[in-house]
Amino acid sequence: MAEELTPETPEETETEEQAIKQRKNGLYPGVSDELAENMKSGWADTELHGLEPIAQAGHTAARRAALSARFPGERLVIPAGNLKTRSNDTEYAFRASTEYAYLTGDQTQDGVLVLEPTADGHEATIYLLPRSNRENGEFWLDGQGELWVGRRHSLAEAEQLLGVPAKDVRELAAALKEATGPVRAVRGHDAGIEAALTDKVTAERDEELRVFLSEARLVKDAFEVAELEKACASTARGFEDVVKVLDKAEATSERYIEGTFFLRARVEGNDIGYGSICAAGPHATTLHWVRNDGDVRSGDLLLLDAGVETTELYTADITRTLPINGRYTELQRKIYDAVYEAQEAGIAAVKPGAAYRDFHDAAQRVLAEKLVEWGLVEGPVERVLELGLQRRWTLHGTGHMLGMDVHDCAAARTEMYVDTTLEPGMCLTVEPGLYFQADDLTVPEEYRGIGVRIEDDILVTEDGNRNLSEALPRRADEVEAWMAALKG
Ligand SMILES: [Mn+2]
Repeated sequence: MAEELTPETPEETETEEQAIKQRKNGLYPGVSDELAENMKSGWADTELHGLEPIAQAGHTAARRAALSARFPGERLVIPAGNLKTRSNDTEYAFRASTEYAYLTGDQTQDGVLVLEPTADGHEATIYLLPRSNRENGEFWLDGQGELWVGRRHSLAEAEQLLGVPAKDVRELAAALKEATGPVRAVRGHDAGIEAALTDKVTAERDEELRVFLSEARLVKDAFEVAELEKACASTARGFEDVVKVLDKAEATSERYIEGTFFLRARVEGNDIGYGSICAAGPHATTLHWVRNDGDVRSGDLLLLDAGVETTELYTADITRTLPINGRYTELQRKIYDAVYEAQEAGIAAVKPGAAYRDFHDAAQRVLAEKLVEWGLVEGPVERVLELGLQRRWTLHGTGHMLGMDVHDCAAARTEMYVDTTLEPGMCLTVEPGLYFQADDLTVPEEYRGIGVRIEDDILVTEDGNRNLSEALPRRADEVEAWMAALKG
């Protein structure tokens, strides 16, 4: 059994008066002693009592229990991460680490979850920055003071909400340095915590923790499925928003589409789950086109690949390829229908007990057949598939796991992911595509610059699958009817 983690009292290197003076001189040289004294008092007690636990508290407890069972007798450290500088004194929007949010339901910057080993498992503690002290000036003179960044939950409030004891995160690094016994940490989020642990952890052991947390998310619990449903519903509304303003995008650029979708993501969710791909015309052949600064032209296709991330950090990942003027041309439709047929074959292969690779193989086969049929590559189809010749135009895998990360469970071992069989509760994208680059001299000129992808979010169920993004039409004639109705 490992030693209990007891935070060390930080040494008193400065008196309270010195601390105030330091803040005054550093940030606000003009602060008089009278004002400093004045700011200490006259504030109401706003402590909240009797808070209800967050909706997923029961689920996070079960997730922590699974983690505890995997690493008995070891201290486990899972940081939320810190702010990252964008430039000078401005920071990127904060997004808590997936591991921390998954295990706590909390998203507070600088938070750290610690699982302390006990005789029969682990005891969880969440380390957070407490409310600002009003006596020593940090409330209004410190950049992270609540006057600047807003009210935080007190540690007592956080305990009620999260169902986990909360302590002051400023004591954690020193305590971790002092503590003995085996420890593992999730890396890449909090340099301060990593520095405190530097001579206690190894990259190999930490990786095992990361891999476990990735594999733990392969099968979604009920809360997670509901979040993915929400993400898909919001994303569908975001796509409708875009269709309604295509004329404004034509008058400006792809940015109008990006901004329109982003508005929906921010109003209904936390953010977009990944950079929106708003690819008009030949940009659709660039797989991760996120510059989104091109022209939007009637007669071209718009490939929109975007997802709303919910307030609890679950994202959708949906692609539709739409005719900007509402009608596919004959050739666009031929290519679109081929991708649709491939996607149908892929979705049909998603069911419990099927090999993960089946849906990819099913979709690739359809695409290879079409490419041979159109005379773009020499058959037979078996030869094309064996040599992978279709890949000049299909380019990418047909899907991936989806959850808190758009490419979810990415650290899972091959035998647990691509070499596994599907289970109820897994959620994955099925997203075949065909892409004819503008400079591809091996295809007839009229194909060049056309890119089509159709992507849906598919939940494996007990008896097959459920398309979580079915609110958005996929068949070409249904897409056209849907666009016509939205444009009025
Ligand atoms: Mn995807």
